Amino acid sequence: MRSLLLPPLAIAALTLCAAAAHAQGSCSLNLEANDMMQFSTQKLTVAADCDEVELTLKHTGSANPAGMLHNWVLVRRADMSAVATAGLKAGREHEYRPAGDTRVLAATPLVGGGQSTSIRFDSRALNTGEVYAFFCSTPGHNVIMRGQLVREAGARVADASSR
Ligand SMILES: [Cu+2]
Repeated sequence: MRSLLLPPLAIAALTLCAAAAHAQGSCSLNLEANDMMQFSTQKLTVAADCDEVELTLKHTGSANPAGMLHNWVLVRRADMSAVATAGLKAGREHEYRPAGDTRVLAATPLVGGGQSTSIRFDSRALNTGEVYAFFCSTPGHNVIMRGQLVREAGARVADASSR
């Protein structure tokens, strides 16, 4: 008898998931980083109809100038480990990013606890359906601080709830 109740529930759950996934695709991405060396999400989705993305990285850790620094660097997945290594060589004075490296598709400056930063980048350059990698290039952080960014395929359906 219980199994008869599952299909409608499963459909409702799927509908909710689809709505949530749809709402996630946005031209405005917000991400937090903390003193535990964690990003608040491992998955970012850019809506199909975005020409430009505004990404805000907020470091929610304690305000401590000598504390942990974080940034957000977007690359193709295949480039991640090489760019991370090049970032280590570039050092703190170059924000742990290889200067002028075209493998870096977008990146924020480093932020310390309590700080936040916003960048804009052209998302039309990203292939729909390709899974890109983002990470924090502070030494040692990308082991944990990494995730995926995808640009949605197809046109976004008009949504009365969209801001
Ligand atoms: Cu970090």
